[in-house]
Amino acid sequence: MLRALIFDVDGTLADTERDGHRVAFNRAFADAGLDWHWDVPRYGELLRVTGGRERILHFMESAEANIPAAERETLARALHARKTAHYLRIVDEGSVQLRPGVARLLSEAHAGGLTLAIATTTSRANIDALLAHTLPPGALGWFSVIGAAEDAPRKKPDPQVYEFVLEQLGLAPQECLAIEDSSAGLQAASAAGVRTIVTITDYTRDQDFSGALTVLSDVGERDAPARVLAGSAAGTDVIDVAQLKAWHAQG
Ligand code: XBP
Ligand code: MG
Repeated sequence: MLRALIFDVDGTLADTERDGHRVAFNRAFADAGLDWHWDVPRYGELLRVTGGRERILHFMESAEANIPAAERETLARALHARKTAHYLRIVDEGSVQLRPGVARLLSEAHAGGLTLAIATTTSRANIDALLAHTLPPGALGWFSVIGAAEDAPRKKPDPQVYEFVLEQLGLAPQECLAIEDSSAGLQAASAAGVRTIVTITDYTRDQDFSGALTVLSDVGERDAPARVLAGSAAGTDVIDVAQLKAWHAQG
């Protein structure tokens, strides 16, 4: 029986990467006097490395970064802290909105008695800011457990953050459903034994989603129906709790 929905944040609750995180990284680089610039396609490649600090460290290994190995860890930490400050400012300005249907689905699930949780590689501050700016007051309290970067140092596709959330929830993986946007997220949830639906983004649409219960454009709204891209097409345009329960039961 389905008891809990576990949501990823970046790409799933909101399309945060291109106009949120990417811009914040570039501002942090400029602040530090570095001439690095991650354009939209380049950032898409870098997204293969999950976790912002890990992404910076990965970039530092390239010849164009030109940072001595001994200095990389300290600089990556400083740049990432600065990047988080920029990201919080971008969210405060209202530039990052929830994806279509997400606020509706969260509030329906909460009202319907399903437990809600979050499993993400991003930092806790980023989640709190996003939820505070995009959901009704008090909605942070809808989430029984929030698993973030601070709780799980091994980033997706490692299942650590899902294992943390399951343990905190006191639920078996079979009682939960994950909602993810990326192959790394799908792999993390699946490795923890949690069945998963995927809502793609422009950055993730060509990734491998084998093993997902279904792959969707998004969860849909009455005036902007969801499209089923792969897997079970049960014929509903607006994904609601009943539909999620049906997919979960089939899986
Ligand atoms: C999200 C990430 C994060 C964000 C940036 O992955 O990989 O690194 O890009 O956030 P997922 P931080 O959606 O699978 O959780 O800089 O805070 O890491
Ligand atoms: Mg994601």
